[in-house]
Amino acid sequence: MGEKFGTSGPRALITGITSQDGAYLASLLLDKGYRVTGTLRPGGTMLNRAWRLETMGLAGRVTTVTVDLTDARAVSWLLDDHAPDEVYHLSAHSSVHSSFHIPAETFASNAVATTNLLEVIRTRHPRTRFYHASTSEMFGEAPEVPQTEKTLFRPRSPYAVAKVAAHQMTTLYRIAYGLFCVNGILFNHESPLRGPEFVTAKIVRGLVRWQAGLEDAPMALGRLDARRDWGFAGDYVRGMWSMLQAEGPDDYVLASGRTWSVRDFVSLTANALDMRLLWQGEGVGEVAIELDSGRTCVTVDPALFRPAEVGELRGDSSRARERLDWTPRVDLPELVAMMVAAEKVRQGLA
Ligand code: G4F
Repeated sequence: MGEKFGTSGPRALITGITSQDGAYLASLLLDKGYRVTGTLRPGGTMLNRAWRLETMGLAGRVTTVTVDLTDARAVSWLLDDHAPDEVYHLSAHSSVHSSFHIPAETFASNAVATTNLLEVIRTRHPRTRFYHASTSEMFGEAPEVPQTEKTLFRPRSPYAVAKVAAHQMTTLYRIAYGLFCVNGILFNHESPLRGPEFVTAKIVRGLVRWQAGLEDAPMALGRLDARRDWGFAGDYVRGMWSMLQAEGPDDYVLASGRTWSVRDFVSLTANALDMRLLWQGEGVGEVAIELDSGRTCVTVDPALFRPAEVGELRGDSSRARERLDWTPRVDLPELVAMMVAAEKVRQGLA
């Protein structure tokens, strides 16, 4: 990587290209004839960063640049060098849980980096269209269910506070300077490329390994009652692209409109594996027992609870459905089956 590919077609810059969404979006844009450049943050090894691009067959088809987006001058050079028609700003500190441990770093990654990009677009590249990866997590302890583009934000984590700042900044640049800046308020979206720090990938990996006899200890989880609106990342990146092709800029919720609890996600994964589970007990004493072996395979560990939890998130994506003709194609049971199949391959079991 490091060289530019293709000499025609629109130019897209994806910050955070090695993330789950970065890899799916790069694939979509390449299929549409874009020339794609992606940023990587400094530090880390290529081995643990490039695996998603490799899994998607994209290594060598995109240009990558290492850049610290919290450095305003570096951001200016980046946009001058690559002159993108469209910027998809996906790079962020994305783990809600760990944002409680590194709040200042989270704020810099999520809010300051976004402001740097907007400011360079305003001063030097005002025709560039800008997508900001906002999130349902901003709703926090939401005053209404389902949540829309008009629902008030009550953030409940340093991650969400930083995302609210970046979201509002993006809106401000649209209003104050007339720039084409949009916020995609995406509800949880998963895939076989999801990292194991998130609950869906952790559950799938844990139960696949458990069934194969690769784990002795039960899997410990945090809040089993938390409810999320889970969709497939491949569907959600289509929505990102559509937002930048619209006639005018606006903010859009992308969501399935249905919620499931973390406990439900465990049960769906067990179903996909033909494992029969029995839930027993309550609160921190709740467990899931594998009926065939009689062994406990899931427990609750309060150390995994967050200082402030978001109970239920459910999105209403009517605006995106009506104006962008966006609909999710993959439902949660299908997504779980996809994640289980990929995990079996990863574990050398299929
Ligand atoms: O998978 P999670 O860590 O995702 P979370 O916090 O909802 O955030 C994800 O989705 C957001 C919305 O799109 C993004 F903005 C964000 O960047 C990220 O992609 O946790 C989901 C739920 C939480 O309620 C959590 O408390 O699962 C609960 N949970 C229960 N046990 C757990 C665990 N979460 C994790 N990560 N690990 C557990 O063991």
